Amino acid sequence: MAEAADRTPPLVRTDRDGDIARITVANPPVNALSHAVRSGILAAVQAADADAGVAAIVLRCDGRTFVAGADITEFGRPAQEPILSTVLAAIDASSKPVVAAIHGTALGGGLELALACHWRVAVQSARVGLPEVKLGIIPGGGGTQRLPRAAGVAKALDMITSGEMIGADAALAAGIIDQVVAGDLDRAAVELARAKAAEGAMPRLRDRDERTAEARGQSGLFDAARAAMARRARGRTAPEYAIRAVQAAVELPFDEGIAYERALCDELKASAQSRAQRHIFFAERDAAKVPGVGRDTPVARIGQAAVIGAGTMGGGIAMCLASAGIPVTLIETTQPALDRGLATIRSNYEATARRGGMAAADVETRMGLIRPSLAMADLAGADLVIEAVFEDTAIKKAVFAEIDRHAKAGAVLATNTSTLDVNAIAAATGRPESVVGLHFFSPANVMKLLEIVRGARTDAGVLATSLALAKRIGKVPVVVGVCDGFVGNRMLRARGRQAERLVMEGALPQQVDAALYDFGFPMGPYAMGDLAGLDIGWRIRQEKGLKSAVADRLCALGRFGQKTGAGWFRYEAGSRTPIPDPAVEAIILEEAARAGIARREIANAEILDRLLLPMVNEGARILEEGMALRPGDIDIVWVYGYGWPIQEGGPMHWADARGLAAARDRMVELARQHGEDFVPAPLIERLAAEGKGFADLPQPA
Ligand code: T1G
Repeated sequence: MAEAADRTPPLVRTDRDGDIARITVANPPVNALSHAVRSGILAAVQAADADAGVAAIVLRCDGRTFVAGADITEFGRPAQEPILSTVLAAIDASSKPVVAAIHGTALGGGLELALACHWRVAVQSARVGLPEVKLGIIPGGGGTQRLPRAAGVAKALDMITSGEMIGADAALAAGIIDQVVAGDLDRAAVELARAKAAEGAMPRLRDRDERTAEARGQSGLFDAARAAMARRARGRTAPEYAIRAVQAAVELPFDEGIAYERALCDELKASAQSRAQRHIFFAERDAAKVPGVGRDTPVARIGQAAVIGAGTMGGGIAMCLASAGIPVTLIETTQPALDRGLATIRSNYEATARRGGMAAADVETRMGLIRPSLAMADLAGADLVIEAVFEDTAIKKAVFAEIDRHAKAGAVLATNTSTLDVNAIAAATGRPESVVGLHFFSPANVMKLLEIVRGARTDAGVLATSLALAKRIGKVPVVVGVCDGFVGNRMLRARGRQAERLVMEGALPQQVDAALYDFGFPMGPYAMGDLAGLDIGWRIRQEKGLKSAVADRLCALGRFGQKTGAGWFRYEAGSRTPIPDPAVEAIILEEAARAGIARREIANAEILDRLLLPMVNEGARILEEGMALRPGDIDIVWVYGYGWPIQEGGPMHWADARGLAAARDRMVELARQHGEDFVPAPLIERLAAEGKGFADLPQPA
């Protein structure tokens, strides 16, 4: 045993470069501050401080990054000493200068560690940030107290409430780091440490009050931050707490501010919101792990892509590719359609540049990567072909037969269908193993979700390539199976059925939407329908011989949604704000009467249960059928594809958080009145009977 323990490399080690002690953290993959790492740093700093032969200390990391923060897996357990603040207090108390040498990302507790050091140097590619709000918490290691002292209150508020990282140059300009190193980081850090030891220069951010003093009496800064958060982080507690903690940095002495920050951070760590957001953090990473796709699965290099169809979806997909620097051939059947598509792409890019989302010069660079064409033969050079034509199996099959004729061997052939049978489409080619579904969400250049649809014959390498592509273009991928509507739209339909019934039974569209908006969705099903356009569903119903009493009447009146100025709501010219419309209410009342329904008051709590529980039920069936690999995958689909509020963790997590047994009981109750949508799926019955939740299901092998 002892022998084995000896061979385990230490997580924190110290070596010497002359009179400089170099403390190295080596805790792959991201050097998270686990209990052992915190203990190791504390002991190493104290030892170096006590060693008369040491003049100064450099703190550095092995591997791909500086410390990326606290170890999130420890959050569920009680904090164990030394906690991070104890370690940072020891650095503060050191009698010798400590220099942080930063590469990769210094995030959360990692940046807090660096801020407790006396000097900070970084390579140019390094990035720093306090992303805690993304996990539903706030910095707990002094970040809200030291960052405003380094960078000023406005910058600190911005970074801490957004959680976004900034690059080394920006960090230098903001006063967060002291030097950007062009050459050898370790050498530069040691030299700086030696020079500062000679000068006896060891400034402590805790003692610096001039930046926080600037903000005293400027409550407008905090009001502005609150107003921005009310829009951007509606319903989330952490950003508000972050603002309070930064305010404390301005108003309270350092040690009191630290204690206040820790109390807020601890409260949030124990909150349901943070549990939900941590779940999403890990679910997002799990979703990229697919059985049968391993490190040794070959990933094709995508040097060149082609997109077939320059409509809304095709154009958005071409933008995603071009924005990631991938040249795209955009193919249409007619010149006017191609021109329209290109014009929309350009105007979208220009709008983004105007809002500051990208450099103006990049508009031309990206447009230059998109090569318009009217010839399918022009896809011959593409490593990836994405078909985004009209949603119709016959048309898509014909297009795929054509793609098959021109595409080079080994190219990935993707269909951007949202509902159709990927296997049938794949069968139109002589190489179904190369075919995969890549379901982008509208607007494709904005929404982060990518459903990767694995066909019966899809090759593992094609999946691996699709997963790598998703990462490259900044999407969050989820692998799903072939079924009607895949994961997202299949569950959306379950919600839609109930939304329709609720309106017939007594609710109005505005009430249904308000219930979901208050829950945290950006909009409800009716505003969403108006945004997407009601005519598509109408046409599909007509083809299938289906009816939807109220929606059919709205469409018959030409009320197709926002684009016609009226749908479930009405819209003033130039506005996207839905306004409740008495004309719609009249139609609803007539149709309800015609159907013999006695309308009743429906409480918001019932509306939520009626809309959300059928989704959970459908999600359970999706899991039973193996159409999604894990409950977390379903949650990712809903958070990144449909705006399920991240602080509610996605539908499956939401059911778990409520208690799956309690959710089941409510479903049984609703099933008595409202039928089969609520009859619990066998998986729910089994888990509830065992006192378990979805989170207890084993990871797929
Ligand atoms: N704790 C535990 N595991 C972590 C982790 C962390 N902080 N960060 C990453 N991992 C795991 C991750 O689950 C994955 O595992 C593997 O590392 C690689 O990650 C006191 C309260 C650093 C930019 O929020 O943003 O500090 O899936 O796939 O794309 O105030 O990871 O391989 O098994 O994401 O190269 C604040 C979170 C914590 C940073 C690297 N810090 N991490 O991205 O790799 S709160 C964060 C990231 C805090 C203090 C507090 C990214 C990354 P597996 P990856 P990547």
